[in-house]
Amino acid sequence: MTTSESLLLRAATGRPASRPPVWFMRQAGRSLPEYRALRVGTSMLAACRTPDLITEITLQPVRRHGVDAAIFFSDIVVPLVAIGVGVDIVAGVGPVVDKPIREAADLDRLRPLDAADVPYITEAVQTLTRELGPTPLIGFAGAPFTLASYLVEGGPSKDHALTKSLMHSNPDLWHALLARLADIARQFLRVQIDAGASAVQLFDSWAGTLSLADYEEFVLPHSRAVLEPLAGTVPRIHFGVNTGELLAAMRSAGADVVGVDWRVPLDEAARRLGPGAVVQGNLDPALLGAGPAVVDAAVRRVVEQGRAADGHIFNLGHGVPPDTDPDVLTRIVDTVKSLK
Ligand code: 1CP
Repeated sequence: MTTSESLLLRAATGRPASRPPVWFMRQAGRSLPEYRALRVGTSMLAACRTPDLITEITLQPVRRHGVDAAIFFSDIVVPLVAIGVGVDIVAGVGPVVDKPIREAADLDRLRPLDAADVPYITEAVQTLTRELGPTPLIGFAGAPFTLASYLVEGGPSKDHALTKSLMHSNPDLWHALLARLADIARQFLRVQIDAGASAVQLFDSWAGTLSLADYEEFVLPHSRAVLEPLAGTVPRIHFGVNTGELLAAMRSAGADVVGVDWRVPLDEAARRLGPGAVVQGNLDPALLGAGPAVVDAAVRRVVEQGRAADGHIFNLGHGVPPDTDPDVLTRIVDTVKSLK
């Protein structure tokens, strides 16, 4: 089998597949004891700059669970760090920014990203595509809005109030900021595609905090500037949490596959997306601890509802929680593989 004939690429391009391919957002990471062992004594950002570690951590869930795709081990802030933005990943918190972006002069810190800024990404993607054989490697980037939310707030936020207030009080600065971030995100995806990634996912994790009107005015043009120029390269997956009202708009940014969280059933998501839609999702990660009977029934329901779309990639509705028993994930993979 070749990568282009893999279940992931067949489903992503709307071709018939014998069953939905399955992988998990955040499959590489803290739920795996072998990951925690490898990370001892190495900071998250240092790990993201070390090709041998990136390669090994990316492969761990493929070996353990037999998932149908690998997701490149990195973080959405890696390209920002690579161009010199002061941001650290603090354990138990997430990305924390030294000097948040609040005025026009701050934009000078966001210069364009060049492949030469991230040689470890190119090297790790090249090694991985060799090691993975026909199993596709999914590259990824943070979408302009989600990146901006960290840069403006200074770290993780529940209500994104500073971000929304900048967007509305200084739209010129907002659009200039998102244009720069779109450029960086597109370049980061290009580096991964050029090195051999088979698909890419643009994470707009926090876009669901916005109304559709705000999304269309302040975010969509910039996400489109990331995805549209990549048309014809590899399939583009676009995902966010709580985006039930935004699904069709997110597709129109140039997505071949739309990620759906657990709030909207996949048959309803397919209806909202319209003809030709390919969906990814959407098992509620909170169910992973509810026991095998609950999980099995939920997996079957998701697969059944996914049949309403032209293609379905099985996933969770968001990332694997850190306290997940990895055997539950392996069992889900086995269940999906048993469903023809
Ligand atoms: O298997 C994989 O998916 C691992 C690769 C990966 C990806 C795709 C990591 C490793 N991060 C991401 C993307 C990412 N990073 C997103 C989008 C996906 C999502 O919504 O889950 C976001 C929002 C971030 C930002 C981030 N980085 C957070 C969230 C903070 C918040 O606002 O709530 C956190 C906790 C991090 C750190 C991080 N990234 C990745 C790992 C394994 C970790 C934990 C670091 C550690 O081990 O200390």
